[in-house]
Amino acid sequence: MKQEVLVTGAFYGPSMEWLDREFTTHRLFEAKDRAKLLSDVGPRVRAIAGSGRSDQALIQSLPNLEIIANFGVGYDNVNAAAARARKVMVTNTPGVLNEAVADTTLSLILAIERRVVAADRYLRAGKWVANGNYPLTRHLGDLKVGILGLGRIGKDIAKRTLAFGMQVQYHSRTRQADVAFPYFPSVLELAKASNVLVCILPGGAGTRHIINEDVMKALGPTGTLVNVARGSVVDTEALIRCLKNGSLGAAAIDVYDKEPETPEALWPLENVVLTPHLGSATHSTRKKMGDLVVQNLLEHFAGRAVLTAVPECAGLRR
Ligand code: A2R
Repeated sequence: MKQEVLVTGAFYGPSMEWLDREFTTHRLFEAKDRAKLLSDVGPRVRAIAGSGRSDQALIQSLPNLEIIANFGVGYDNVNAAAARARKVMVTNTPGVLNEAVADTTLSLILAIERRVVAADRYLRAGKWVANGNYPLTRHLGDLKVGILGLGRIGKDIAKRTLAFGMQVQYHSRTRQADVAFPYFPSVLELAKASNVLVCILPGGAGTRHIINEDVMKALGPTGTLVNVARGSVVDTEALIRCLKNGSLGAAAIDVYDKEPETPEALWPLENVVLTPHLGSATHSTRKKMGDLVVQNLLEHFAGRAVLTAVPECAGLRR
């Protein structure tokens, strides 16, 4: 008999088809009446899969839930503490997206520093002919890049940053003994010493608005903020203010508080590049992430250890 899985959000198509073959699936994200679907199938559901929210209320409404297989390395959409308290395993998709997210990050650094997007707009508006050459920009090799969160993805960003001749420095809560890059004990000090500040740390309560107005001002009028982590890590109101009044030089943003909505106040600003959460969005990366979701569920229901438990659930046994 197939196990029943509640799917909270769509993920890579072929991986979802694999999930459909292995399990009986119920698509919560397509349900017209969520409450009815949950009351109809809730008691039979043994697993959650996908990238949607798994909050305490959803977890509590599924009495036989055993595992939440999240699509994505970040799992701030899952209440892992509530899951753990119920001995519900939570898995994520670490590692397989490092390179794609690092590639996206470098494309943002290049786009904002060399003004690729603004220059494209300049040409299309006929300004090259009318006004002459586009203004000069900064040489990448002159820049110091501060990485906030030098984890799996942060290290791949560092590798690429070095290849362009930029210098790397970092802040995280723990200094890493095996890393030679300069360490700064606070995000404020890192911002002060950097031309570009890249955020690549988990979202959630612990990092909410870690990039506040003080940090933006420390980065300064010639500083650039790049956010590829989560919208919640940046105080968006302060960001808009600082970009408009010049106390922050520029920003490249891939993640937002209420995706797919984005702050319209940012749209007209020339010193901003905005992308729609492209971080891991390549075909092969999404396949690896989607397949890892299904593999974790298969391992769990075969009675074996899951492949990628989140730290809160490491060693959890039912
Ligand atoms: O603080 P540490 O030593 O645990 O280092 C982690 C750092 N980090 C923080 N840094 C400063 N303040 C914090 N409150 C804080 N919390 C965590 O972020 C570590 O260096 C890094 C996270 O690295 P990993 O766990 O290897 O995550 P990965 O795979 O690089 O992904 C990072 C995030 C995801 O959670 C998504 O939000 C996004 O990238 O896609």
